[in-house]
Amino acid sequence: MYTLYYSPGSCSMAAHILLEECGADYETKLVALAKGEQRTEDYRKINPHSKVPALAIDGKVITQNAAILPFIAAQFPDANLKPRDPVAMAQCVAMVGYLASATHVAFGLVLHPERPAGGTDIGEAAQKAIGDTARKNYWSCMEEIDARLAGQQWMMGDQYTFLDPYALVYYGWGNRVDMPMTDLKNYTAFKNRMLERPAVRTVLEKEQSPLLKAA
Ligand SMILES: N[C@@H](CCC(=O)N[C@@H](CS)C(=O)NCC(=O)O)C(=O)O
Repeated sequence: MYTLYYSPGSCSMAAHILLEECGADYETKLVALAKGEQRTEDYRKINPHSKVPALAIDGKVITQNAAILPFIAAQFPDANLKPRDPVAMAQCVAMVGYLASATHVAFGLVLHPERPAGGTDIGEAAQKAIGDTARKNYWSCMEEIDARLAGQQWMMGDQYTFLDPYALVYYGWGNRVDMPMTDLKNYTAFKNRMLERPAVRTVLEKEQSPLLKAA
């Protein structure tokens, strides 16, 4: 039995979708980020980084999407969610790493341009400059994904992989900060294909995702 520590609509949604896609025997445990539950002593024993997702299996815990997503895919070979070719596999992991390190960080700064100052008042102009740059960086990654999806169904081409649910998370976040996501035709078509997958719908319904209502 897998236990996924998650928060609705956060980046843990990718692992949630993947567990559902694989037909895994799993349970979810809500970590209410808005209430600061990720910083409680109990949760820090599970994930000392105070973040979701965390995946527990046999008394051991895995953190970081870059580790969790390929791990789940490897546990369920019959689901065929990881590239067989070693180079494609490395490229798939690389894209998860890029999204986790660059895109996720940019999104954090769009939401909280004051955070890098660590409580020091840097003034409105500096905050605006940080927020605007982060928005530009986030959007350029959205455009990169859109270009990558031209003429292909999934992020890795014909094969649906562990990267796809993770790419969906970022589409949803673009909507969340009012970016013109529907201008990105390939990415939007991908989002719509994702929504046709029963496992994706199940998780989006459980997490009450606004993506279910998005155009
Ligand atoms: N690099 C980590 C990032 C995890 C992360 O930042 N998770 C966010 C939710 S999307 C979180 O738990 N935030 C809570 C906080 O920062 O207090 C991963 O990919 O797993």
